[in-house]
Amino acid sequence: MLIISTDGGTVQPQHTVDTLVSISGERYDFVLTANQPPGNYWVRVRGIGFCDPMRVEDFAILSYHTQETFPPASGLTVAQTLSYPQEPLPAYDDAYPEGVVFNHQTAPCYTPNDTYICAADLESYEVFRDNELIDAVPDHTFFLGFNVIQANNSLLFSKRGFSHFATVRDRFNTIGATNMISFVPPSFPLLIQPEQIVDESAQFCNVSHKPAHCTDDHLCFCTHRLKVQPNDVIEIVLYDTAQVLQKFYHPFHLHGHRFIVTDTGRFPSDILTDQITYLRNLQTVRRPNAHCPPYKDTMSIPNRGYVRVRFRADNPGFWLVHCHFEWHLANGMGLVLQIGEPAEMLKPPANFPRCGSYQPPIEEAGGEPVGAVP
Ligand SMILES: [Cu+2]
Repeated sequence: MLIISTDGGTVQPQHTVDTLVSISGERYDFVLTANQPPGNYWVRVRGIGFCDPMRVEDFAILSYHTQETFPPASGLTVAQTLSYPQEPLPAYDDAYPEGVVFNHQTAPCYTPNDTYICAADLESYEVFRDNELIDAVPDHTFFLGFNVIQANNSLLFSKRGFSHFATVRDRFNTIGATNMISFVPPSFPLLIQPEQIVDESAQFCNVSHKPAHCTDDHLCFCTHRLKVQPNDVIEIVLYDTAQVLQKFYHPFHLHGHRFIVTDTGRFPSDILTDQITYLRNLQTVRRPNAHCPPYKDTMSIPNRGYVRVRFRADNPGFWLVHCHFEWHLANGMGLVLQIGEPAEMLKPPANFPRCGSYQPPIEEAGGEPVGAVP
């Protein structure tokens, strides 16, 4: 597979791989050269990470056959015959050659002289590039630590803790957060109904502006928002706050823009808590050949590692920044990036449907509905 594009952005055709690891939300295009002897070849696709124990796998058959090499069944064409292959499916444990792996789960990507091929190694191959972005001084640098909080019963039965959590295994309940803020969705869509924001200060929070019920160090539930001006250069340093190394990583996804990846790596084993200080002092070293970092909109954060991305905030709006594991987003691992004021944003079409939180009328036993909320 010759990789030619990721997340819709073309890349130099430099890497031919046998196994491609694509995380939630990522996309890849590749060119496959059919240069093997005639025959049937299994294409195997399997889930990784959390799906490992479930042994999830699917198959396709890639057939190199012609009328001459593959006599069709009577009354059928070659294509029709191949639609019902006789081959038994390989068992899950049947070995297959991984060969050259792209985005290997445990690869120390982007370290000098390593032999792994990761998304950050790709070279952009786009005609219209924002070349100044690579070396521009960012207007904002945000450090975003992705947290997985194990929710114990005292948290779950507290006033806010029950609002969103996921039971991952038996009694293992998790709540997602970024910088210890678990995202509470607003009760209306910000992008299409911004006029419903009456008091920004009360509506939104961030690490330096938390609601009164939040105390330092503790998990805070509120509508996490970062606000920037249109055309600001934004650098986001995303890092995994996990203290134990595991085969697990958060796929970071940005709406409304695409970014360039300028650095990625893993924390040394002794960096367990003060990751931001480590990241601030880090001298970003781009590979000598990485003059054209790829444009992407989804990027995995290495386990106990970090990714540095940057983009120009040239699309005014309210955009979700989130982990692309859907259950992590649902239980709070996300935030909103607001670019510009609502007056600068594109308006929804006339008669665009409106929506908001629905609270059904509460019926008293045997009585009339009470407390109906418009
Ligand atoms: Cu996640």
